[in-house]
Amino acid sequence: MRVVVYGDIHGCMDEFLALRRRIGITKEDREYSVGDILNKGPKSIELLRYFQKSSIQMVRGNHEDKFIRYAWHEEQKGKKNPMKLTPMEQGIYKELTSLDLAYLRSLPFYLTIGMLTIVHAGVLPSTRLESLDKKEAAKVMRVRYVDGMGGFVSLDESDPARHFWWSELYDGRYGYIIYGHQPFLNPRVDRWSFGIDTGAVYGNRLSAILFEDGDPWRYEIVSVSSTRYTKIERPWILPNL
Ligand SMILES: [Mn+2]
Repeated sequence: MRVVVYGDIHGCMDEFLALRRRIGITKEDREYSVGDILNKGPKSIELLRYFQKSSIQMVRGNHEDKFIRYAWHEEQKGKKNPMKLTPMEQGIYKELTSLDLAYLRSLPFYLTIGMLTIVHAGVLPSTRLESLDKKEAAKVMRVRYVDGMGGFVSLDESDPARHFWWSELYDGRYGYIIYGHQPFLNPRVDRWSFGIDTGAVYGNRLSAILFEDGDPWRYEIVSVSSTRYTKIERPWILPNL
């Protein structure tokens, strides 16, 4: 048995299927995703339906969460929705059935498989995964850098010269964490964590990490190259050398 965890797919269905073929997925394997299967790329709805029909388990990413929050506001009668969607997001939202939304709402903020824990972005020193409130869950889906006190730093304020990548302050209390959210040019492997978003939608690669029998010390990272589907430019954060 292998535990297989996919990085952020963001609508890259073709790359996702190619990666499954390259891994040679069999019925013995257990498949997971770090979330953010939707948005930015071309085939969000196809991926969402594929996941619902499959036995792949996934945590909620900030992009899944955005549609959940948007739908909640839409359901508040007589109030204007304060959230704005991009044209692509509006297209996705229109396609969502009540079953799709129920599926998105059912997604957990973390998954534990023995010594492995999957979250979308990361954990802070103050994070208690067993008792997340709305505010803390939002951080688990979004954290990149933390300040010297371990506090959440927003993306706009992030400064690698002054702040810590969250995993530098992570003490292993939830075992080995597998996360996505921040695209890296190459997967980032730290003492207690694996960052496996390699920016598929930005034309780099789609990656998965494989653990033989769920053993954190017997892992392999498998990737396929991808097409660039978005014009958004972003600076790559390079792993520590
Ligand atoms: Mn994300």
